Amino acid sequence: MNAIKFEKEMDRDGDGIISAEEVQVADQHQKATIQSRITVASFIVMVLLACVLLSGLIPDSRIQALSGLISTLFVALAGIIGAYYGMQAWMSRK
Ligand SMILES: [Ca+2]
Repeated sequence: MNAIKFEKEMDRDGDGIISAEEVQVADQHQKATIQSRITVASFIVMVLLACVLLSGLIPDSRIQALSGLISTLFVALAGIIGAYYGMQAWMSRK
């Protein structure tokens, strides 16, 4: 059922034939969707992590013990977001 729906979405001009171009367009669309979802998920994780750290639910000693891990995670997530927007800007100039 899901595969049939996906094939209908791939057939952009509705002629019943999925051409190589239509497959390519569908792949690019799927790739862009996944990249934007990863970027949004990274931002949500950053905000939620900051909220949890500020909420006082986790004892200070544990936050201090994990401070290296937390700061590395923040830099990595910010890197994902920065790379996404950098790639968007680069791709639009190409
Ligand atoms: Ca077609």
